[in-house]
Amino acid sequence: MAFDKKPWAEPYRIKVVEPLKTTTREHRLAAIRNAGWNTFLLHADDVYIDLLTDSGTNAMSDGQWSRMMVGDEAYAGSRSFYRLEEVCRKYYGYRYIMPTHQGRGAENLLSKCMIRPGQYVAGNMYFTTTRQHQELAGGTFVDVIIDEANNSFSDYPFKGNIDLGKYERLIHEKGAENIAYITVGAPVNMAGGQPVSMENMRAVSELSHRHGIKVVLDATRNIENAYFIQQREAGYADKSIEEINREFCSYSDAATVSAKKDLYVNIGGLVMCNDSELYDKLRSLVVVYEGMPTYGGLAGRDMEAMAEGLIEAVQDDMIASRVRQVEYFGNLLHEAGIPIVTPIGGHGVFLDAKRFYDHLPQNEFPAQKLAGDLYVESGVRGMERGIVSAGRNKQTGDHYYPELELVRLTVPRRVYTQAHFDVAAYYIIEMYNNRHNAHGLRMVYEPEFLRFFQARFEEI
Ligand code: PM9
Repeated sequence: MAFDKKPWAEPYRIKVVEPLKTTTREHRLAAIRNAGWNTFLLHADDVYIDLLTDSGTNAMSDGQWSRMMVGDEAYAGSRSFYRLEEVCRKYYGYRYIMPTHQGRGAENLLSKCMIRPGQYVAGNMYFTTTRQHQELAGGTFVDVIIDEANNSFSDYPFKGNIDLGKYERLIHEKGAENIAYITVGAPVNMAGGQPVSMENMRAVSELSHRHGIKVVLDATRNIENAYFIQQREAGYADKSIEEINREFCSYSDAATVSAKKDLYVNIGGLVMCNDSELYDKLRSLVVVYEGMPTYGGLAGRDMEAMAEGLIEAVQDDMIASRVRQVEYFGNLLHEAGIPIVTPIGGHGVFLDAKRFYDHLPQNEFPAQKLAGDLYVESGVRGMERGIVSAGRNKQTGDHYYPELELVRLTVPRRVYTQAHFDVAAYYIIEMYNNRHNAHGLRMVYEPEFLRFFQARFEEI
């Protein structure tokens, strides 16, 4: 076999394996009906290849497992906290580091400390839990992402960028004092894992600080963002991921992190900042919701695994293999003509349900149905990222109708092989050829908060 370019391989080998279970189509149809056509409500034992999320589904290394044995479980002043603090300071660069039980714990604290009721929060496309905490703290989220982000087939290399014109108009319209902060997610999960360029981050920082507005980074998948900068942005090809990540963070004042992604752990989060006043507020509030500032809802062993995971995550070969596996899967689909979000993102491949099920109107939940149908046909589990995830407008009570109606097929880190993605792609291509047989869904149960996790549907 001849290669047209040099192949790549994972910088690790497998030491422990977990058997997968296969089921029949009949079993899966009964299971998804039982789950109200919501893939979050399936029993994981009924799933064959689980691409629901890359959150907390990572395979830890032998180094991480061995660090867990030396975790210090002291209630206060744990040695494991000081190690985590040291590693986070080194790789993210913030002065104050506080663990939380997961990303939304950090978002809760930060939103409560930084938002006065009635203020606006700007950002590059919403993220579900982030916007929920901003709203619960009395804020109103305003999306200032560039228009290319809403076009699933635009090939713009940094579709996560902030539109500086939109942001500046917001500042003039509402007044800088009425903007609590700007939150920059990098890459942007809901847009398909699309990155933010260093140039844009620098400009956002300069514009915000000129108006006295703080910049908060959602650094949950920042290492993936750094990889895209290294690959795509002029001047960064010879810089290490470690250097790029630190420079990116240096343009922000604070950050929240769900450690369940980049940091190769199964649980954990972080809130970090440079300002002692903000840190004092966070430190005072953390004991109400998470625990002492030196454990924030985590065990000492979890903090050890996070610290070790971060050291591994910033290695250039580790992040390259992570993103290239996603790219491999995406290319199988793209080359077969399946409508996916391009460029292929950092953490998953996103099917464009508006184009896949182009006969279904958005209020019949095409992405929700596509995720369910994919499960029935193949045992592969993905998740809806469209009208259900977007929720309702607080003022009008109507659904938000997002431009992007997607099914996310998320790639857990170090868990599946290329062969699993060949199988998943095979079924998706088969389904695409029979796509016009699909019917839509009606929602029969809607929870008040973050409805996509627990809403239930029936077939029309
Ligand atoms: N992300 C994901 O699957 C898990 C929950 S939503 C299905 O993508 C960002 C960019 C995230 C994120 C979680 C959180 C919250 C914040 N920011 O889940 O609370 O992608 O650790 O983090 C999920 P936690």
